[in-house]
Amino acid sequence: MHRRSFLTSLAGLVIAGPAAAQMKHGIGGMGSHSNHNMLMVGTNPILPEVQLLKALPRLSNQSAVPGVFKAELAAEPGFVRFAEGLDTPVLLYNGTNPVIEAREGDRIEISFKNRIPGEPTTIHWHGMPVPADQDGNPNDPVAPGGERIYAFDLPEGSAASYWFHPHPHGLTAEQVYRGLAGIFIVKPKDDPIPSEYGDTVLMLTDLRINAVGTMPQSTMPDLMNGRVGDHVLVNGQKNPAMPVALGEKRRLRLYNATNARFLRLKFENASMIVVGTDGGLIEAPVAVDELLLTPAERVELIVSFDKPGAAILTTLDYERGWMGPSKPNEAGMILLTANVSEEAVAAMPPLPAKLRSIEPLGNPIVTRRFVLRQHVDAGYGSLQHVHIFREHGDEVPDQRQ
Ligand SMILES: [Cu+2]
Repeated sequence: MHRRSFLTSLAGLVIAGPAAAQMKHGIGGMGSHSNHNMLMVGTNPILPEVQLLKALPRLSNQSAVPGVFKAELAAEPGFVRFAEGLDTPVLLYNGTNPVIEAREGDRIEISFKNRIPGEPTTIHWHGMPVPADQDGNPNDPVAPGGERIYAFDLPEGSAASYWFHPHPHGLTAEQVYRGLAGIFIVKPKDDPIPSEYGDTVLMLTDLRINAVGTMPQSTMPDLMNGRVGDHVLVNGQKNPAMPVALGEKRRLRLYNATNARFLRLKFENASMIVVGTDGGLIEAPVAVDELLLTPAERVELIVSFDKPGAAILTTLDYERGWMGPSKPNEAGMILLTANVSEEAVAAMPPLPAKLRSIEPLGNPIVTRRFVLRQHVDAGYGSLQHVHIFREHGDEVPDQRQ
């Protein structure tokens, strides 16, 4: 099935069609497009599917000192071949989306170079307990051609699935959708998850490329809603294949590294148990039928493959609120195909009933009341401005004391 681009009559914007080939039930997202006059302007490239899942490359530690992780990272332009015969210009860290793996208590020192021509950038360590002056904030840019060292310590109890991405003022979304992102795993001193389950990173990104393989400019709906692509990729691949043995349990770390897509996920023919979130492992495993992973969010799953054949990670519809045309169809995209063997694996160790102890926060001592209001200035022909502001906040002693 071919994916197509459409030129809408509205504001002359090129709006890409749904990711038809990735859809389980054929083209399902046409409804929102059919309100507009459409004109076919080209054939979008086909991305290969069900190729063997690749692991993202690890950034190697250049320090020989125990407890110190030292490496170099450069943000730079590059090319990736997403579709046959087309090299897409992208931005990458060291030519890829690297994985940094360190341990609680480690000292981290990253020498960073900005090799993006004409653009400032930073590295923001998303979710990590990092001092503000090491966290690549928008007020702390690294100029094109510039360099700096990011250094911080990973405290006890900080083990979790984090990631990193640029955070320069006004350019964050674009540098992220052009490809700049990496994974940062902090391992605990003692990991309660059996090592037999492995530890697989699945980084979900959202790609829009046109017929010549380049990423089109953002449209008005992108600016209003956040940019959503045509293809949701796993480790840069569309619907890759992951071979697993019957009865196998796998530890999967899912990262929503898309720019703006809400992912409501379900595993068909496999069962999911949540063991961790943005804050690391939870106290006890929780079995779920589905889960919502919002942009930048992470989840750690134990997935049991107890039926032979294909077990697919797929998306369900989600209404997150959409302004204007070209609402994406969220349901029925196949993100990953696990091919479960007929032959059973030797019995795997069970998942512990308790994963860690989390101190209760205690009873609140103050209640603050925030009233949030949303106000839209409807401009004529210009971008609408949405203001969300805090009307007032009172501090009152908690009545439950
Ligand atoms: Cu972030």
